Amino acid sequence: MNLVGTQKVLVADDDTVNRQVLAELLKPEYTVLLAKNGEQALERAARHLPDLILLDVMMPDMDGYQVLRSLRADEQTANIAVIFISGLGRPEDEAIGLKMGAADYIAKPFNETVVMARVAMQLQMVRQRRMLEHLAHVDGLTELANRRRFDEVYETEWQRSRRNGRPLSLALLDIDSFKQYNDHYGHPAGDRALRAVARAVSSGLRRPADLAARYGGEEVVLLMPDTEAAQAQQVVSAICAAIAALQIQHEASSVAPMLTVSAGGATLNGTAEESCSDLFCAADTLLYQAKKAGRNRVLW
Ligand code: GH3
Ligand code: MG
Ligand code: MG
Ligand code: MG
Repeated sequence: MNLVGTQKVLVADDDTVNRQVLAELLKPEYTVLLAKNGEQALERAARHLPDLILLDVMMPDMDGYQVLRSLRADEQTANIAVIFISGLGRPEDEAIGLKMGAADYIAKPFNETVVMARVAMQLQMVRQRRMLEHLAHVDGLTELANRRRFDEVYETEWQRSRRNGRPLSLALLDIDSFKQYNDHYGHPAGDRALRAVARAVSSGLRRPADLAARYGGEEVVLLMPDTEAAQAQQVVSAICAAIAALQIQHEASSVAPMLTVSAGGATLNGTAEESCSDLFCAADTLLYQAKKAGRNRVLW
C-alpha cells in the first residue's frame, strides 16, 4: 500500500499548454501522468491508479463529467480523488462538479500557488484515508488482515462463488499448546512466535486473491477463492510444514519439541446449497477433530 513515497497525479486536459503548465508545476513534488482526452484519462487511471486526477471538464468526445462517472462505475478506480479544473467558472458549474463527487473545483485561469495548495490538501486527505483503512483492516500485532476485513472479503467471495459456480476453500489454523507456550516462555515470546507464524502463513499463500486473517487470539483463517479442495489442502499442508520448519522451540508442548499448528479446511463447490456459516463450521469441526486426533495435522 502506498502510505509513503511520492504520490501520483494524473493531469487530463485537451489543451497542450494547460497540460504542460500543470505538469511543470507538479513535477518537483509528485509523479505526473498526462492524458490529452477522456479516453486516455480512463486508460491511464486504470493502469496507474493515481492518487489524484486533475480533470478538465470541457474536452471533445468524452468530457470530464463522463470521465468521472466512468471512474466511479469501476470498482478499481471508484475511490480516486478528482479535482475538476475548468473554464466553466460560474458557481452553478462548481456546484455541479462537487455534487457529482469531485473533491474540489478550480476555475481557469488558475493561480499556480492555489493549485499547488489544493492538490497538497487533497493528497493529504488521500493519505489519511488510506491510513484509516489500513488501521480498520489490519491486525496490529501480526500485520495480517483482521477479522472485520475477513468478514467483508468472505461475504463477497462467497457470493461470487455462488454466482460463478467456482470453488471456494477456507481453512482454520490454530497453534498447538499455545497456552503452555505463553506459560513457559512468557507472553512477549508468545507474541514474537505469533508474528513468526503469521509471516510464514503470508509467505505460503500462492495467489493475490488468497487472504490470511487473524481470526482470534492464535487462530488464523485462510480464504482461497477459485481453489479446489486438493489444491487448497496442499497449500495449507505446506504452510503447516513451513511453520514446523521454523523450529521455534516449545519444550512444554504436548505434541513435539517445537511450535506446531493444526488445521481444518473445507471447500464450497459453487453449486452447493450451504450458507457461508456452514463452510466455516465445517472447517471449524475439522480443526476440532485435528486437535482431538493428536494435533500437528491438517484435516479436510
Ligand atoms: P490447543 O492445542 O488445543 O489449541 O491448545 P492452546 O493452548 O493453544 O489453546 P487455547 O485456545 O486453550 O489457548 C490459546 C492461547 O493463546 C491462550 C492465550 O494465552 C494465547 N493467546 C491468544 N492471543 C494471544 C496473543 O496475542 N499473544 C500471546 N502471546 N498469546 C495469545
Ligand atoms: Mg478543455
Ligand atoms: Mg485457539
Ligand atoms: Mg491453540
